[in-house]
Amino acid sequence: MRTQQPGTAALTALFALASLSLGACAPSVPTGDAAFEGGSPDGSSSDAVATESGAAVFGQRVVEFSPGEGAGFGQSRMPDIVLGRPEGAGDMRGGTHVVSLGRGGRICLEMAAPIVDREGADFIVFENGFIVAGSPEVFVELGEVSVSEDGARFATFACDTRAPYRGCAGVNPVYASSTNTLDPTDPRYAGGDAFDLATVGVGRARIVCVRDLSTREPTPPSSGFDLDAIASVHADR
Ligand SMILES: [Ca+2]
Ligand SMILES: [Ca+2]
Repeated sequence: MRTQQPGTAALTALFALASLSLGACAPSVPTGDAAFEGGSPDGSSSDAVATESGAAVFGQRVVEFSPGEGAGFGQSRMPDIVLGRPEGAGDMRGGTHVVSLGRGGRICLEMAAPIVDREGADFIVFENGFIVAGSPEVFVELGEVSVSEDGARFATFACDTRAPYRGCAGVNPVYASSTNTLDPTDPRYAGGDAFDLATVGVGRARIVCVRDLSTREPTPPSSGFDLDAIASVHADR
């Protein structure tokens, strides 16, 4: 929750500044039709992104944060850093709009509206994996994902820690950000790792948790899985 409440005049000034800076910056998007088909035509901001039903689609509250060894990065910007939309940095570098979980750390977000199981993937977890220069490999920091409707009973997606890391978060680079028009709720364009509630036999989930599964020696303060954001593909009111 934000603690500062700027007055109307200040908000107007801020909005004007934001509009100016947006107008002055060339959007950085991958080339090709795919980059635009899924985008929001008006380039709307994070808080405006919603499903057809009007439901908000991002995390709205951190309900648990248990950092592990070597955490620290991003903690001064908690909880806002993991709420709202992803700020992906693309294939070649890891985004810094993240909080590091540290080795064995865990975080749970309450979504703004329940995720519901419909056809295909239902939500996306965004980390900050990137392609290692000079190699086809992505620098992965794996996370195990679990979901719950009531915060008491959880269903966990089985994460295979061997490539290609099926069922894990922290595998794919993130493309959607506020600097482009890629739809952060469309798994075809957003990047990140998409999950289908049907995989774990769940019809509806309000809470999504990620637990770090990294095995490297800690590299403080950015050890382990780095959470950027979580977005619903299918959200209910
Ligand atoms: Ca589904
Ligand atoms: Ca990472």
